[in-house]
Amino acid sequence: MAVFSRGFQGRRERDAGLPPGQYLTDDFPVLSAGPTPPVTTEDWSFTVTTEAGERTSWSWADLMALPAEEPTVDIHCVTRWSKLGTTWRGVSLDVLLADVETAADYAMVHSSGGYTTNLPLEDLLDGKAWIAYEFDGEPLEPVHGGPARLLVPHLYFWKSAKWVSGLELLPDDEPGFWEELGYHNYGDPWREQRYDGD
Ligand SMILES: Nc1nc2c(c(=O)[nH]1)N[C@H]1C(S)=C(S)[C@@H](COP(=O)(O)O)O[C@H]1N2
Ligand SMILES: [Mo]
Repeated sequence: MAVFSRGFQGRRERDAGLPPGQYLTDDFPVLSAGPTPPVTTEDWSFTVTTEAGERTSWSWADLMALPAEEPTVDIHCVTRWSKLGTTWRGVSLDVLLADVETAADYAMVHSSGGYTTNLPLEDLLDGKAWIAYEFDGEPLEPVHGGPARLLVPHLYFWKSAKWVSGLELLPDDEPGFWEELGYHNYGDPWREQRYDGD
């Protein structure tokens, strides 16, 4: 019998390339704190607001006109499932934020329906995050955040806001929806930062 305790990574997890305490799934579970908001590509928009109140918005057509990438990444949910080698298509946040002038260190991500999640701005840059609109070669399904969601695979999946609608750039950190309810502020799966205090 294998005994897994905190701080020790089980051999099966390590062999599978999984962060501690995670198991592999081939399904794609749906985790939403509320109903799926009825967002269409016609009414989709994404707005970045800087700490100075400057706003930049992209329509769906604007998003489609930007260079896309096809990242293949592992995703890790705090409820312990992980999926390896998931394939997406989307626009890098580096592209969207290239011309945005800011000195802010933090970002609050906003979604249609009211969900929020916070993270350091640097975790959205340097090829680490995308606005994703295809999964596995198909348009992103509404339950998984379609038409478009944030994808930040190096953090627990609650940071990957579905139905993403905007980014607020902030000089000071503020907790988002789950962070306010006791989830870890940062959420690194490799350091098993599930809950406040981990
Ligand atoms: N807008 C929004 N984004 C969200 C959530 C949510 O409830 N609302 N749940 C988060 C959580 S806790 C997880 S694990 C993932 C789940 O994404 P999935 O349903 O595509 O698996 O979305 C994250 N993004
Ligand atoms: Mo989650």
